[in-house]
Amino acid sequence: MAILKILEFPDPRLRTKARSVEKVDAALRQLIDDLFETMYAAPGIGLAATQVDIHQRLLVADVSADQTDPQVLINPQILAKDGTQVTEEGCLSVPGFYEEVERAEHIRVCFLDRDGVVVENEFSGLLAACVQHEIDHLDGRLFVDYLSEAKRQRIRKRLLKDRRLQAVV
Ligand code: GNR
Ligand code: NI
Repeated sequence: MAILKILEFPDPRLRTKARSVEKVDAALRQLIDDLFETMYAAPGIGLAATQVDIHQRLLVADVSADQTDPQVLINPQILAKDGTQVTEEGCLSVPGFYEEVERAEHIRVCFLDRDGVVVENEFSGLLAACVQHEIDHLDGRLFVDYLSEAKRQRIRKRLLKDRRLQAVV
């Protein structure tokens, strides 16, 4: 098990489009365990492989209060979306910023589970928002892309400034 380093906006590697997972094997299951450990430690409710600079279509999520509902989605594909919700979103790759984002309320998703078995499942509410947020990461998209250019620039400048100071002290 290992806690992996999370890339932060505006790191260009977050814009990479991830490639499909070809084989669900022991090495991939090790990566899944590391993604969970990294997500729970952060703490966050979701994590896409893209955020740890691994560009494979794989995400983990757990929106429970007590780490009892781990979800693994490999090669996820949204089959249908229904309704809308507005959620205050944050992102481990955009630390310290929270903004409202509109997404589908219900999604039907096809994916492989950690045994490589094809699963079709429906997600609603926060888990649906989270899975859409994570699939965006796999496509190189961030929640800040849904904000105004002015807001995005303000966040970008703030994070770059914070990191420069971090390098000095
Ligand atoms: O921890 C997280 N919280 C969150 C809240 C609302 C919608 C999406 C998320 S995902 C985020 C963790 C993260 O950055 N995943 O990519
Ligand atoms: Ni995120």
